Amino acid sequence: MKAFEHIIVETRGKVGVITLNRPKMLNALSFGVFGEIATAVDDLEANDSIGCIVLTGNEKAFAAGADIKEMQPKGFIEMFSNDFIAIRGDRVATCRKPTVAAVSGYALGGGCELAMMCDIIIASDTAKFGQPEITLGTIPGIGGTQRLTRAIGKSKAMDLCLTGRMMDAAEAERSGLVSRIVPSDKLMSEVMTIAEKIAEMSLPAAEMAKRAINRAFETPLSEGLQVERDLFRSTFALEDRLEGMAAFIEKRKPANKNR
Ligand code: CO8
Repeated sequence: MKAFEHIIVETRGKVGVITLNRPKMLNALSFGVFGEIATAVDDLEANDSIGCIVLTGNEKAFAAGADIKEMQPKGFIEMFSNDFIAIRGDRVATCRKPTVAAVSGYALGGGCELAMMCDIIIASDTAKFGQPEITLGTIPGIGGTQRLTRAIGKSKAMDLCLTGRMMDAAEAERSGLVSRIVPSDKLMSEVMTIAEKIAEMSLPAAEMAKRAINRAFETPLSEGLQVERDLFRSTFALEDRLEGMAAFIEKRKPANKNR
């Protein structure tokens, strides 16, 4: 396992866990942090024994946004000519394997955007989400205006992005941003249970399900349904599909081979 400066990467059975580790700065996301997360995703995606990736922070903060101290002196040309955000900043969203964000405390700005790159967001009851960039004279730059709007609709996305206010876990769940809220002290155990369950599934089937759902955000319904049908039919080439159905009929657990 590589040594990282700002994150901790572990494998726990079939689950890869990336923990943001800049506690004094509430896990502010510098370019270096984004780069390390991208490298960790590269590694965990290439690791055949990993079936699900969890991204988390600490109790006080998932991440309080991009690193404002690093960004403050930068100018337009430096930000424009460097396409880091598109190439490495979005790496969590392009991961083929299922990803789960375990969010406790602040998930603001780039932190909220990073959580939204994951497939599932599980929030502790202390979680606070927001896009406060407007209060800094800027706007979300790594998915906040797009993924948030798709997740919670125009009015609430406008409300958050234009006022910069935070929403608590209950509002985030009500709005569809997070899938479940769990007590703060149980966040990681609950998330690991979910991630382990996903990692037990056939990985190619999980990747196909993920791909099909993500197409819903990119295509008209008829195209999305076609993609789904094609991927569904593709599962009939999987040994895991044959085994999964046989196991059901024989009333036993399937032994997935990820093939
Ligand atoms: N960047 C840099 N440092 C930060 C950040 C941040 N985003 N957030 C907190 N810190 C630092 C503070 O400066 C402070 O450091 P120090 O002790 O040296 O003064 C330390 O973390 C603790 O923070 P606070 O004392 O402020 O803690 P509080 O509990 O009083 O407040 C808050 C917590 C409310 C979360 C507060 O820290 C805050 O408002 N933080 C900034 C939130 C914010 O505006 N986030 C959006 C940033 S912009 C963005 O994310 C754009 C993304 C676009 C993509 C970029 C790609 C690279």
